[in-house]
Amino acid sequence: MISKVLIANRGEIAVRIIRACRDLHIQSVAIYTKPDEDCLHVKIASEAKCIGEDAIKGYLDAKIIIQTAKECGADAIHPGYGFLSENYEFAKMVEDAGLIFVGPKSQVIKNMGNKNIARELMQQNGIPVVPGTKVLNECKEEEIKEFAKKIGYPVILKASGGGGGRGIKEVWNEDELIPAFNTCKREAKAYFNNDDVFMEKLIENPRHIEFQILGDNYGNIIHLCERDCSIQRRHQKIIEIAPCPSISEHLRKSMGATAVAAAKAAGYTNAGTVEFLLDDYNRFYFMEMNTRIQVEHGVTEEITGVDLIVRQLRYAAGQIQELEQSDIKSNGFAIEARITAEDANKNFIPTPGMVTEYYPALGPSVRVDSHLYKGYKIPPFYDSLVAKLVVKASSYDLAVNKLERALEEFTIEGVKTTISFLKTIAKSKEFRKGIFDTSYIKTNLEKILSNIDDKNKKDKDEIIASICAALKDKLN
Ligand code: MV4
Repeated sequence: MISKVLIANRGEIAVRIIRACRDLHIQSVAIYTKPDEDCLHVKIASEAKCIGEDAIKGYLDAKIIIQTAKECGADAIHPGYGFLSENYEFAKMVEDAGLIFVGPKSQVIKNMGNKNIARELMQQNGIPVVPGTKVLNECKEEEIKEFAKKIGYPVILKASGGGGGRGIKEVWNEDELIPAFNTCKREAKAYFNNDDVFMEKLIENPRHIEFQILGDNYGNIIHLCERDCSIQRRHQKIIEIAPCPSISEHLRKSMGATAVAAAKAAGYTNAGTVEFLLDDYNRFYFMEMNTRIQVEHGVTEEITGVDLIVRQLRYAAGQIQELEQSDIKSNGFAIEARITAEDANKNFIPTPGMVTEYYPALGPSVRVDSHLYKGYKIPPFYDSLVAKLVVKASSYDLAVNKLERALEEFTIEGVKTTISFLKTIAKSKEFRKGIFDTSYIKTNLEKILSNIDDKNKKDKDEIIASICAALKDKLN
């Protein structure tokens, strides 16, 4: 087994990984940059090493991180999510240094990181992909137009190097096609240093359904059911649900088997996610494979009872997966709400600053993954996610009740957060019914914002109510 793990990350996910290490009696090494020295992961790890003055650079510096791991005698590096987690060069450097990278092999990260290679690999293995093309860069304009005509508008252009919503362009008619292609190529070159672009049929207002995959180093791969991540804004997920409240058991089985086949086709090991688009006719298509632990892994843990970080560490250390697909029983529903330090009324601008009160929701089947504490100063340099609230209940309806209750109870003062915004979604009838797709936030944003019952609005309502009461008295 691994005896010491360096966590190449910060904030809530670093805290989550350190907790798993503690549960397994594994030593943990936190790394941090100078402006991040008060972060909770630094305080709770077995040891902590400062890796530079700049707020971000250290977390992206493969050399320094690997050198630190060696100096501390760590035998593994857990990359968390974001930062270097899907950087195959980093994974390769870790492998070459004789350390264990907690994740899949670097070659798999590389393949899945190229969205066109991933797509072709899946297609060759009989996994359903959206009708589409190879990379178009060598094609004549007329050829590209022919492809689009054959697929049928609307189409979507995607950068091979993209993913997670970056480097995509919708095209609704032939006039837009070539200009969109050129823009997509230019942006792809600038963002990913790879201007390869391909085309797919645009699936309008799809649901985003993803399957959690878990495999050991010996080809034993299972899935741990799905998450519905359709509730997102500008490709940032806001609420995630496991299992998906809007699919049948029959569809779940079929998608699950496909997800496992996709992971096998990729030569996958460790934890990963197969993302599907699901259309209005319940047809599903492989979209991409994420080769990291995801922000929303907690909802899967709550319905399956499997600790994914513990499994990641064990399988990375070479343990055989003793779980079989039939051992995985999903129980009830779990919902995660991502609480961010942002002002929903000001276009979700980040609101860094001092947390003057912190009282997380508690009680049965309420889980909070967070690095916050009273007196912590949220720095302006990082992701604005500050807490993940995960609730669990026996039915979807009861899980929504619990989410409302827990959000009501959750108190963060000193900085504006999205708690009341999330509460408004939890109270909406679409959410209650479990019927929504990826267009939900865009379509309903105005309505949600106007329904936010924050403290100011409550105060105003109370003033109005007392004026009305006084007026009524006078008129009587
Ligand atoms: C699509 C699509 C519709 N049709 N591909 C967005 C992120 C990136 N992973 C791919 N994405 C999409 N690809 C086809 N052929 C719609 C999206 C999409 C989306 C997907 C999942 C969740 C939210 C989304 C929001 C906008 C677009």
